[in-house]
Amino acid sequence: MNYYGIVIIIGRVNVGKSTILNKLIKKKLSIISHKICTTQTNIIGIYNNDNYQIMFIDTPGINTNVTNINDIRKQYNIIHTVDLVLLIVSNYWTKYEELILDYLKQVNKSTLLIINKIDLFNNKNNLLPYLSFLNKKYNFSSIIPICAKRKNDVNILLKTIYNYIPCGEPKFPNYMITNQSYKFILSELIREKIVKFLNKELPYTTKVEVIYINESKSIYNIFAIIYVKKISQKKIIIGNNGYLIKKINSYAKKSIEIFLNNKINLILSIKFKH
Ligand SMILES: Nc1nc2c(ncn2[C@@H]2O[C@H](COP(=O)(O)OP(=O)(O)O)[C@@H](O)[C@H]2O)c(=O)[nH]1
Ligand SMILES: [Mg+2]
Repeated sequence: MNYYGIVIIIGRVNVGKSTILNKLIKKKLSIISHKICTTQTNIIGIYNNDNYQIMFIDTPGINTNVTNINDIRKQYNIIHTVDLVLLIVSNYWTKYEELILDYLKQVNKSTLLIINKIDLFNNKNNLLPYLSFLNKKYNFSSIIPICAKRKNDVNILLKTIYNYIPCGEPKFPNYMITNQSYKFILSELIREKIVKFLNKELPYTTKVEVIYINESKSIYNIFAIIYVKKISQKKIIIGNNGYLIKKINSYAKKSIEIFLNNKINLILSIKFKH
């Protein structure tokens, strides 16, 4: 028997949605950061095993630019096509979760509430009152406390997700893990390092475009352009004597090599573009 389904991962920024997607798929598809707004578009990750194919959709987190239920509706317009919703929360509940919940009440889809980052509960006694608070909030299909960094917790989550996946034939070839092109994934891995090393002056609008991936030799050559909106941002990214851009390059290179399972040469160029 084969099973196929679509699962959407929603929640406030920084609760660990992208971390959970990456752990479920066992690949780094979605960029992760403790800084807000790092996932800019929906990212699709396709999970495969002998019987199951699950399309996971990682969404940009709900943050301060969301003020009402219509904003939420716009962000999650694909929710009607999914079989299951994963609402991720961290160790506390905010007005954003309240807004998302108001929306979920209208949509009426099977929803698992995932309490992530339970490792942050120093005192386990605090988890129980939080669980009972959440239990009263909505008729969740199930409430699952996890730490996304623990393999076992993610496996338990995956087993629970299986219960909501309907019978169906796989829609994608099993070597496909994402609908994003490799160029896009690599550009996200590079952008992740820019986000990582630039603090307050971080240009969230920075775009990265991978121009080519040359796989003809044993070491792949990859060329990417980082687009900045201001000349001053270019200077910041380069850093003193090129210190920062070298650091971005070396960390991005490592991540890309792990992702592609191959040695690479990475050439980064910074361009100014309005
Ligand atoms: N302590 C702890 N941190 C976590 C856990 N899961 C994710 N994080 C961290 O939380 C931050 C935000 O994660 P991310 O996946 O980018 O969140 P998103 O904005 O919801 O996609 C990152 O620094 C992660 O490393 C967890 O279970 N425990
Ligand atoms: Mg994210």
